[in-house]
Amino acid sequence: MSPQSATPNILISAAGEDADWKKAMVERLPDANVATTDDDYDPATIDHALFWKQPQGLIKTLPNLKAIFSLGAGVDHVVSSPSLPADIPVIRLEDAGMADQMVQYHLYAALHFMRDFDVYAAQQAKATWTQHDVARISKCRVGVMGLGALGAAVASALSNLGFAVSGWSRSMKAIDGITTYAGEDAFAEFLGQSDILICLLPRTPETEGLLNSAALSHLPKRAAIINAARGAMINEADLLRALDTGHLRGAFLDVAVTEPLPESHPFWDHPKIRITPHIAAATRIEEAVDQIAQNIHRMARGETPSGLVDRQSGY
Ligand code: NDP
Ligand code: OXD
Repeated sequence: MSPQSATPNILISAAGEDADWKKAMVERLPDANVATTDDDYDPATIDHALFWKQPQGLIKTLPNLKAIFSLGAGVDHVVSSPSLPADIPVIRLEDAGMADQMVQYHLYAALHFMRDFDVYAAQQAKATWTQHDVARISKCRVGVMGLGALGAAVASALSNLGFAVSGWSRSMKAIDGITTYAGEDAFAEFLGQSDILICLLPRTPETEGLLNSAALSHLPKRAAIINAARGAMINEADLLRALDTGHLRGAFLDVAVTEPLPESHPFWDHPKIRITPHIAAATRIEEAVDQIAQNIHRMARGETPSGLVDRQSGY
């Protein structure tokens, strides 16, 4: 990348948290000019944008943008914008305090199924006191889709706890204690040995609707699904069908196609579904602004930023 001007002019649009991000950014980069969309700023001067679910059309008002930073791990909210020029670098957050939270979320959710807490919740509703054998954790096979900053941390933590863990990604990975698979050709085999399937893929044209009836049919009978990635990766009607026919035992969902999940949505009342409101892992502002500041410095030196999105693959 070619070197950039020394004083960055930064615009923040952070879905209601603009003031917190501005304060943190000003503290971390005191020499930069930092504005939010509520401030009086000249769009022509803005060269760096920090966005989380930015308003539609905002990008095309900024003619001199040199980089867009996502204030989350996902970049689908930026790369899906029709006005995003093809040559502007988009940079995502890498971990930024989210991996620990993802690990906690998935330990809880995986143990929910492994220790039959779903079964005991159903029993409690009927005042039933029946004990079941405790399965050996090493016999419980967990499959993690996506072995990036978050998926790899979750896979390793579950493996360290004793689960038999495999992972699936686009390119082949080597992670201690994890059986790895890569690419479409290995997808069915990977699914076939996932008693608990975890989805930590980015939302891209390739992953949208990936978990449909055909894919779910490859899962072992009474498998469970945990999705804290994006709702669009699961075909919701196909998921409901697989739960209702008994093919799947349950789903633990942090994300949905429409968020907030509409009040009338069938997921809310479904006895086999647990819902959380997109809280699996929140960006930690301090870690995030530090990562962004380091990348702004890297780009100013003409270096490639870390977390640069490959616009071809969309993540
Ligand atoms: P990364 O970009 O670090 O990792 C993505 C992983 O998915 C990589 O291993 C990649 O493979 C793999 N992948 C991408 N496309 C495919 C494909 N078509 N087939 C197989 N594997 C694929 O992402 P993160 O780990 O940082 O984040 C993952 C997602 O988690 C985010 O995109 C976001 O949607 C979600 N998220 C949700 C949060 C919540 O609170 N619910 C919070 C934070 C993130 P390869 O390694 O070969 O490139
Ligand atoms: C993210 C998210 O992508 O919070 O960071 O979903």
